[in-house]
Amino acid sequence: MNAWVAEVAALTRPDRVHWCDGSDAENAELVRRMEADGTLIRLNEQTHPNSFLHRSDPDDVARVEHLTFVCTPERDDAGPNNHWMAPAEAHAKIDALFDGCMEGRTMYVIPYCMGPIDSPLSRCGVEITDSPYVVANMRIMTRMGAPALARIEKEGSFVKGLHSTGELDPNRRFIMHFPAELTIKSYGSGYGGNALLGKKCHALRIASYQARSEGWLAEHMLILGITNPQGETHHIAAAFPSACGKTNLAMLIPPEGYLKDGWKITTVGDDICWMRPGKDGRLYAINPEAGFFGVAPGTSKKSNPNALACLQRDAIFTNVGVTADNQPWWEGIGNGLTPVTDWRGEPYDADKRPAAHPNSRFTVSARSCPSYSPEAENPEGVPISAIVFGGRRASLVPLVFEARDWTHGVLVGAAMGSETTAAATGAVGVMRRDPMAMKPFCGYNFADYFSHWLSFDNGSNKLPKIFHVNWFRKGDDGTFLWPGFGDNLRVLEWMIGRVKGEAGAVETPIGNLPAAGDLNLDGVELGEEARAKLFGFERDGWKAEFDSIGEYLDTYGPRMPQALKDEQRRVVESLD
Ligand code: GTP
Ligand code: SPV
Ligand code: MN
Repeated sequence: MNAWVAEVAALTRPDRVHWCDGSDAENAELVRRMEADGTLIRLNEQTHPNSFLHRSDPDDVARVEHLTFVCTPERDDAGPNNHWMAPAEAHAKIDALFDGCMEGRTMYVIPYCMGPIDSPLSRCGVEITDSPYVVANMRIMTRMGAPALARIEKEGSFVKGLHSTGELDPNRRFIMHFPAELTIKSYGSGYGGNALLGKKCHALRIASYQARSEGWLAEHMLILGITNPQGETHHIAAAFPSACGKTNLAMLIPPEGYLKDGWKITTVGDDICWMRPGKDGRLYAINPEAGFFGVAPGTSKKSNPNALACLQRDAIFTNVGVTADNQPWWEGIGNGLTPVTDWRGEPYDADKRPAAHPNSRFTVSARSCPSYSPEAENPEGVPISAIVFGGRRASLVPLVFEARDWTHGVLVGAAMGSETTAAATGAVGVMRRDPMAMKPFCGYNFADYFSHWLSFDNGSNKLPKIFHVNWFRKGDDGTFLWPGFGDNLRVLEWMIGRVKGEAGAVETPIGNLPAAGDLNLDGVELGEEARAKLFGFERDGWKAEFDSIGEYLDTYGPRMPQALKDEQRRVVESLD
C-alpha cells in the first residue's frame, strides 16, 4: 500500500499527505478547517447540534452516468449496459487530469472497511482524496480508520480508489472503474456517488464484478427486518432504483393498528446489500455501509419519522435550504418553518428554484437511527426470506405481485422499468429499463449478470421468494393511488404470508396477485379506480410491455442466457 500511496503522491504532488485514523480529534480538526474555508456551515446548535450544511458547486449535484466508465480489457465484458473505455486509454486520459492536481492541497489516505470489521463477508479499500468533505462523509458511511488499516495489512488485498475534486469542470470529469485491477479513479466531482468511492464505485461496481467470480451478489438493495405480533422475524431485501423508496421502506413505522398489535420494522441497510449462500443454502446478507446518504426532499415526521430522528444531531446536509434561524429545510419537511436561503445560498424565491435541490442529501450514522437493527453488526449477516424488486411506474404495474419461481423472479428483476429521478443528471420522469435497480451500478455485462443470478438456483440453495412492487401508480388525475410509506407494511405482511404458505393469491401471466381479502386494507380508503389499478391485471398493456422486454433482452445478443429468453417467451405465450 505504501508504494501505491507514494506513486499517487508523485503523480498528484500534494503539499501534505495525511493518513486518516478515524479519530474524533482528527474529525474535529478537519471540521474546523472546513468551517474556516466555508466548505461546511454550522447549523443551529440548539436544534441541530454538531450538524453542518455543505453547498456543492451548482453543476455538481448528482451522479454523472454519461461520464462513468467500466474499463474491462474486452468491451463485451462491460456490456451494452456500461460506457466502456480500454484500460490503457482510460488510465492515460484520467492520469493526465491527476497530474499535479493536488498542488497546494492535502492528500488524505482513507483506509475503510465495507461491512462489519469482523465479518468474512466484508471487504476493504483505501480511498485517496484531496477533499476533506469526502473524508468527513466516508467517516460516517464506512468503518474508516485504524481497524480497517489493520485488516488491510493482514489481508494484503484491497480496492484502490483515487479521487480528486479537480476544478469541478463538468467537461473534465470522469468516474472510471478497472474491475480486474480492483481500481477506481474519479476526477472532477465532489458529489456522493461520484466521490465517496466506498459506496457505488466499490460496493456495487467493483464488488458486483468480484461477486460474480466468487459466487455472491452485490446489490442496490435495502435490508429490513419485519417482526410480527408472534415475535417471528423475517428479513427482506429490496431493490428500487435511485430515489424510489429504499430509505423510506427500510425505516418504515407500521400504521396505528399494526403498531398496537406489535408489528415492528428494523433497519439493517438502506442502499446496498451483499449476500451469499450460507451452509444451510439460504442467502445471508450484510449491509456494507455504516451510514445513510439519503434523499432529503419528502422526508418528514409523517413520511419517515425514523429518518428525521436520525437527523437531530451529527449530520451533514448537502444542498438543502436554510431557515432564518439556521435550521436545514427542504420541500416536504412539513415542520411549519419557511426557508430564507436556497441551496445555492441565494435568497429563497419559490418562482426561481426550490429551496433544496431535488437530489439534496443527508449523511448520518446508521447507529443514530431508532430502528437500526443490532443484526446489522452480525458478522454472519441475516438470512433473507424475500427479495423485492420495484420501480416508479405511473401506469400498468400493479401494487404487488409474486414471481412463480426463481427463474421467473430473475426475469421480473431483469425486466424492471422505472421513471428516472434527480439522483443522476439528465431528464427526470423518463421511463427506462433499470434491471434490478443496477443499470448504473453493475460492473459487468448484464447478460452475464443475469446468468449469475440464475446460477443460484442449483438444487441445493434454499432461495427466497421474489416479488415486485410499485408504490407509484397514479390515477387519471395524476395523484398517487396508494398511500405508501407506513402502509407499505400491508404489502410486506402479504409477502411473509406467502413465504409461510398462509396468504392467498390469484395466478396471472405476470405472476401471483393478491385477490380481494388477501391483503389487509383495514383503515385504507381506496376508491373504485384505485382498487382496479392497484390490484388489476391489464392484459393488453402487459402484452406491449413484454414485447418491449423481449426487444430489450435481445439488445444483449447471444450472451443473454437462453433460460431467461425462454422464460420471457413463456410469459408472452400465456398472455395470448
Ligand atoms: P437512493 O438513496 O437514491 O438510492 O434512493 P432511495 O431508493 O433510498 O429513495 P428514498 O427512500 O429516499 O425515496 C425517494 C423519494 O421517494 C422521496 O422523496 C420519498 O419521499 C419518496 N417515497 C418513498 N417511499 C414512497 C412511497 O411509498 N410512496 C410515495 N408516493 N413516495 C415515496
Ligand atoms: C443513488 O443515486 O442511488 C444513491 C446516491 O444512493 S449516490 O450515493 O450518490 O449514488
Ligand atoms: Mn442508491
